[in-house]
Amino acid sequence: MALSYPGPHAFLLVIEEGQVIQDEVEKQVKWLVKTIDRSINNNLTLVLPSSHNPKVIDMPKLKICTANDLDKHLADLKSPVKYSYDRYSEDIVEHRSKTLRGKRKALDDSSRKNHKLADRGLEDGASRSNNHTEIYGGSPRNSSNTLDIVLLGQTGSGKSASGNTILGTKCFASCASASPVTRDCQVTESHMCGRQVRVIDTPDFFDEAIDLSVRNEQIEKCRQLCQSGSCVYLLAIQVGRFTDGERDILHKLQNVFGYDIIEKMIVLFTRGEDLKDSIEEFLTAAEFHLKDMVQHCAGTYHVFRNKDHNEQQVKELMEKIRCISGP
Ligand SMILES: Nc1nc2c(ncn2[C@@H]2O[C@H](COP(=O)(O)OP(=O)(O)O)[C@@H](O)[C@H]2O)c(=O)[nH]1
Ligand SMILES: [Mg+2]
Repeated sequence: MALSYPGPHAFLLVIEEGQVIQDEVEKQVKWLVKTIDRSINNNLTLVLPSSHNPKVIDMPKLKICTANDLDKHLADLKSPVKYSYDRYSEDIVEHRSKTLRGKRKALDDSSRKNHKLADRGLEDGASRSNNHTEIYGGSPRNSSNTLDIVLLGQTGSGKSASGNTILGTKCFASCASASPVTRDCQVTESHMCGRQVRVIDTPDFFDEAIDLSVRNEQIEKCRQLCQSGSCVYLLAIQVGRFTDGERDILHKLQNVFGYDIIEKMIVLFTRGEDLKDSIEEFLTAAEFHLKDMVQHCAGTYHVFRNKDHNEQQVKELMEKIRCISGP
């Protein structure tokens, strides 16, 4: 759409020989309108093979011609699609977000229907086992029911502290420091909410204080750790500290782990105790890039107070995780 500005004047949906079937054509038109915008309706033309009579397709609101009379038809097109280009990127993000919310809802519905497992586990808080296996360096997964929770974010955003909150014990080194404390991907496994969970703490993959070759090695290690099964990514951001480097962190992560990473991503706000108002009010007043980031993750976020040993926050996070990862 942007490339054809101030057009496009015409959308031509060309139907192949043998494909001139009412249902099929209707499906394609619907898909186009849903994908692009309703405003294309007035400028959409069905182009049928020359051998067909345009009347074989019954869609009175649509212009229909054959390949033979296309020239004549195009000469009549004067006004471009009335599309608001100011809203272009907003529309794309909103559309993507809606699709993702729909996908997540479908996943959640099916997981609720098929498994009561999480409910069982959640009855008694986060329901963690006391046996944590620390697998520094990580080993390949050994159970298809294992859930990988990967902590991502800038140095100091609270990844390691959040990992400890999830596990209910201090497994990862976490402290205030000018230089990165975590330099290696680290894994700790535990049994939570009826399933095996591996919490993967990572260094800041984009922190220039860490050698590029080390960062690339760690990225590769992280990729290998979450190759199959259920994997959820928590993008840690400190409430009240949204840095320039964080503005495009989602983009960078998508470049490294693939575009679809956002489908399994939750924005995790740490230092929740610093919120003066509710998180919703905070987000309403937040700068565009932060709002955009949350929007990209289909509006899925969570708040942690890592100094608070309150299991309810973990329980609620696990519920959100279940919604996007399935049981
Ligand atoms: N008060 C408070 N401090 C936090 C919270 N989360 C993290 N921190 C502190 O922030 C600092 C950096 O956290 P850390 O987990 O090491 O960050 P990482 O580099 O992303 O792993 C540490 O001093 C943590 O104790 C939180 O929710 N509340
Ligand atoms: Mg850390």
